[in-house]
Amino acid sequence: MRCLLCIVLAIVGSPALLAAPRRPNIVVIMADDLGWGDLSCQGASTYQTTQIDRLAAEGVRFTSGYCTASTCTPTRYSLLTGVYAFRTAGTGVAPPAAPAIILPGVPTLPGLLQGAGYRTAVIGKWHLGLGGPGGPQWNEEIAPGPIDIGFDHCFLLPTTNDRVPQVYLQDRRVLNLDPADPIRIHANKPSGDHPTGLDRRGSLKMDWTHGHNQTIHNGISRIGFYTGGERARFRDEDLAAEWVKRSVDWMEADRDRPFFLFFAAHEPHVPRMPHERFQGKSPHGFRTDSILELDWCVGELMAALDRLGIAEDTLVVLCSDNGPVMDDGYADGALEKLGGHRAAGPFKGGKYSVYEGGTRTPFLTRWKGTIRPGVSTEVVATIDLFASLASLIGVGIPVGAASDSMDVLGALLGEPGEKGRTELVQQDNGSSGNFGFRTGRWKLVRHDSGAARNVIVERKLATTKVPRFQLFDLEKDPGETTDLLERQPEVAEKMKQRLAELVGPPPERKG
Ligand code: NG6
Ligand code: CA
Repeated sequence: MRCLLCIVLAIVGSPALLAAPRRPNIVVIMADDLGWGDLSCQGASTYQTTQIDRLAAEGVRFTSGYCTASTCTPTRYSLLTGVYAFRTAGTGVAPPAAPAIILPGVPTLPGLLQGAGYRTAVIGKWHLGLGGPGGPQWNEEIAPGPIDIGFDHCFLLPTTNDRVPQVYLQDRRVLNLDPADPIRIHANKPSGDHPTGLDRRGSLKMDWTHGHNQTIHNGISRIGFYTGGERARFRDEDLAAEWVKRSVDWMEADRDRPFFLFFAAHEPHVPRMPHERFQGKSPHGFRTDSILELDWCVGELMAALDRLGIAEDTLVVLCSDNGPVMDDGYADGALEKLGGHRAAGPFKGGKYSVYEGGTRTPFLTRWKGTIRPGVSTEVVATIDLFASLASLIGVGIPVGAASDSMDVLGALLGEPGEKGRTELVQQDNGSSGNFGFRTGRWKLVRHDSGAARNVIVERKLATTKVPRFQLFDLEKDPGETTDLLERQPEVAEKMKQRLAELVGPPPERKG
């Protein structure tokens, strides 16, 4: 008996067993266009992201946490597949009627977790296309979609809040759709008197600045034309509370199995139209009011974990899908009221850019009782959740799947001495030929077109001429101000070659 006890104690105390897989719930909160410097725990000083800061204080705050693209669709594609988006055509920002981009049969993170016995759901913004080659058939069963690639349940804003239609997708159907009033997406203006942001500009509750001047819904004109589906339409102001309510109900519904919740917040993407109770609550207009709304969502989700008694059984990851932008097409005062706020923190560039601000974004992990709180400088990326979570729960990745995802679990859990990525490719959107490439302290920037977008986040969106290659020392120069290409030719050459191996060689320059 005594011997048996010794054996049991020996096993319990052995590192191998301590490292044995555990199956916590997993909540991935992905914000939309949230910048590194938008959190008060990362330098924002004119308003407080109290709930997110608390999450950071209770877990690990990564100063070199990244998403892999500086637009939404490619980052989300990589999060779910573990594959860099530049490898697959058609993964740039999805238009309103885009068909499903991740097709059934492609190994996905939710699919992996589902296969391991997890309940899986995505709630919030999707923007990865829906339906077959013709795009979503809004008035019918919509497939393929999230349900066909590993999610048991979805409750979604189908594209983005600035793209039509403004309806919820629940599993395979538009919620509350009246068959007598079907949704019709039109390629062009459907009738002479159809209200658009161009001809009814004076009636809008928020004006547009570029694009976004087609069908008006809820006093805001959008990208794309549609009619019908009146009963199914949402009010932008109500989205956040709906995501929270649906998420909490879903988490609570089944307590027997672990769950994976992908909470895909829509803030602070345009049109920024937070609930009335957040409007005017921050000093920089609706953009930062929306960030306060996001912060509230995080607080509500964390409160639900506490109430359900599962905070110690739940790994929470907070990240963003790309860096910040001020005027992304609506006159919401983001630039005019910006003051000294630096949404990208100390970094250059933002959304649409391969400078650090485009992809170096908020990244936090929390697992109460397991993760020792702290700050980490290790490089981790949203694409790594696939391999790292597989490693956490002890399941193998199918051969050939998630080929760009790295197991950085130790780093994500903040374990001392555990390393993050050794190299990371940053892309902007689609096949622009613009890349960032970080290896340790070095950052190579390659712009095949010689032009970069949103280099100065604190100005109106602009395209700036830039050299084809640049090299920066991120340790000494996190703001990418001093090009060392000439002074460090060997580092530059090595990195150019390695980047070419990963993304393909730069095309011959025209002209
Ligand atoms: C751009 C939109 C921008 C935003 C972006 C996608 C215009 C002029 N601009 O084309 O407002 O919707 O696409 O953002 O239409 S993302 O975060 O979903 O990638
Ligand atoms: Ca985004």
